[in-house]
Amino acid sequence: MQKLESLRDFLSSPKKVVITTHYKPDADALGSSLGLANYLKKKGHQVHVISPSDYPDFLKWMEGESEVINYEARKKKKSQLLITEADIIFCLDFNCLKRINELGELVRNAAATKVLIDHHLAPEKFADFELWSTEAAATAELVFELVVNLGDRDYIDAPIAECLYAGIMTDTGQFKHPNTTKNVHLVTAELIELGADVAKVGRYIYDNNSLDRLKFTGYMLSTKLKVLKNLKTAYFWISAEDLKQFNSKTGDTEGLVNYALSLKDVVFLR
Ligand SMILES: [Mn+2]
Repeated sequence: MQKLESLRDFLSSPKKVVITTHYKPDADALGSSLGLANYLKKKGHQVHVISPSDYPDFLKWMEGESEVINYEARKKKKSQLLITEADIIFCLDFNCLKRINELGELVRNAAATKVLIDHHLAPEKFADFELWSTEAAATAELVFELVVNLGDRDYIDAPIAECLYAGIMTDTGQFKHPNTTKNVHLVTAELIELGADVAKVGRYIYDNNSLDRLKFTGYMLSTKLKVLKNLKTAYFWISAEDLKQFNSKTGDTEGLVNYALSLKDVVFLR
């Protein structure tokens, strides 16, 4: 299955759908997965999103998030069953099956049709249908284009638009990274037209610190940030003890790298 038309035909009757994404999903991984899930549910499919692990609290506002299955959290049997019985499995925002750990082999061995939607370099060849572009800033951008190309732009409501917007906003570093193309802005404009409340999404993701997380950030900046000036490099070294001291949760370290990158003369490598 390589053509969009075949995918459209395949999805023209109700299917059992599994959507999965990379370990420790970020806003693009979870946002693109839930954006796609909510759209496919509206189309009448039975949809389950399986995450290989937990994810940050600041993503827990997304529509459908409460139904996401965390594979690590005692949901292995259920996930195995869903993957074995699925008609189609969407793999979002990762380029090789190793990135989803144990789930990778389950997906590889599943009888389902597999669809890869991703923007990372050099994807592994395991999918029947690939929607892959390194020019896309975010997987959410590709999901938006997929839905539009399937002729279903009207299915994108405000909650779906907000899931997708979250992925684009974060994967472009709030529209600052060099991957912020004209297309990114065009897609974003469409998402706003479709109802995305950008101020709300920005607040949920960036203005959502726990006091522990703020203190942890302050501690890291004041005592753990190291700068190697002549190498134009900065780094943090975080110990398990640091994490424990500040009750760190998944996602608490995520913004740290931006502080290092904001240093004059530090080079952005990705
Ligand atoms: Mn991404």
